[in-house]
Amino acid sequence: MRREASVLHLDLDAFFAAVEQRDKPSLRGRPVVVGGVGGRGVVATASYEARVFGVRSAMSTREARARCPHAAFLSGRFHAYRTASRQVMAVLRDLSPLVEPLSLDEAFVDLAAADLPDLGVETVTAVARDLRAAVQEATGGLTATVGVATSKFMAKIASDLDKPDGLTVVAPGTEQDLLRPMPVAVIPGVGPATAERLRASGFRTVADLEQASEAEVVRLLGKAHGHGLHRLAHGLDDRPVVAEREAKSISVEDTYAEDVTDRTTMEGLLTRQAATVARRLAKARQSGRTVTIKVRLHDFTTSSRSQTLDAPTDHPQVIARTARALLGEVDTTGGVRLLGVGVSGLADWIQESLFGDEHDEEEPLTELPLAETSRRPAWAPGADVVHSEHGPGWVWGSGRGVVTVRFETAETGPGPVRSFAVDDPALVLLDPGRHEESDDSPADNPSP
Ligand code: DCP
Ligand code: MG
Repeated sequence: MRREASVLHLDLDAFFAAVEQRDKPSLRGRPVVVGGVGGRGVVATASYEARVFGVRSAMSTREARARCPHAAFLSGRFHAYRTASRQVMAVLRDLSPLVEPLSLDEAFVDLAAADLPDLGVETVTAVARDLRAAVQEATGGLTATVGVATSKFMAKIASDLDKPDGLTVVAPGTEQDLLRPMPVAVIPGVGPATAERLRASGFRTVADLEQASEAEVVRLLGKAHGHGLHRLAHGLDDRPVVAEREAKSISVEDTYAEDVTDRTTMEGLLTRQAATVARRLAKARQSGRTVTIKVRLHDFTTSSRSQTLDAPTDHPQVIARTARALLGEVDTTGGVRLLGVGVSGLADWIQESLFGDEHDEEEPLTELPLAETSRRPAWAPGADVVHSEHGPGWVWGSGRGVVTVRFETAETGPGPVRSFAVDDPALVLLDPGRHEESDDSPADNPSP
């Protein structure tokens, strides 16, 4: 815990939905739900207008439709979210060199490393206000909520207090007043199971925990967990803001036009991605020890699996084999909409032993039934299109051989709606997110 409120936490408001409203003027001020739009889809996020009806992240889309039938249900445009995220992180890095992104829409900023005259409450409040304006400016109108406090823990709690479009600065010395009445679940690491166990022992609020002895909490939750929790209940948190080092990993991911359901095809796709990653590792003269795969299921849930090897590698077959084995740990029944392969734990050197004869006896890369996976994508609701005559717009809906498009962009006012035959050659689906390469590989789905 610092003497001054110099840890800032920023979190964009209704991030995916806000990007959609920015780019689709007719949806501004209206309920918007982004997520899996299919039968078994899950809500990734909802605009605040939709939250009024009780729509929440991780709720089934079916339930969301029941609660808010008049909302726009969109399937998501990750390339747009990623671009907005980069713009935000750039603004934060302009303020301080010490920026720690936690997910696409969330980061800590160390104001002590910024060039500020002082770190008094008045100064940091003004800085945070300007920062929020700068984020809005850089992103074309996205709003963020900001918390500033003496620790990461408090800053994160503070950034949740005045959502959306708000700012809370916790003056040094007032942390416990704020924390005490809050439920134990505000403490990081207290998930539903731990909260339930604590509740069963009579700990409901942070104040309850604060009054317990450390021994008591440790007895209840085990040493590692209990100790950390007890400290946090007293507002004690010395975790530093750690700037993201460049190129922690090299990864590739692809979103597929249609869910891939065939296991062999999935393995083939991973193998091809592994080859791309290996090529990029070699080009950067790097190798890495940890192979990670990312899988987004048909219903939008995303998971990753990793394996750390004995030695760093940049070998396509080693990466591919590991990736395919990792896929075995994921239940892909129902199909996947995104696959990714990454290598992290990068080292600037390549182990000599990896250049043995092994290289000469590579199995040929699996030939893929490409037609299967790169077929013209379905007209996902919300997807960007361009019509040779009417210009840019987005897919409003489709079915029975007809696709309906609303012609508007962030720069226009609400635009008109027109329908076309799905095979109308004048209408082209844009999907710049189909093949993403990234060096920093921020997670699409932030861990809670
Ligand atoms: N997200 C997701 N699946 C989840 C939770 C979130 O795909 N279960 C995505 C969609 C969100 C983005 O991550 O827009 C950021 O997550 P947040 O928890 O910050 O939620 P929002 O930014 O949408 O809303 P808030 O205003 O509450 O921050
Ligand atoms: Mg957010």
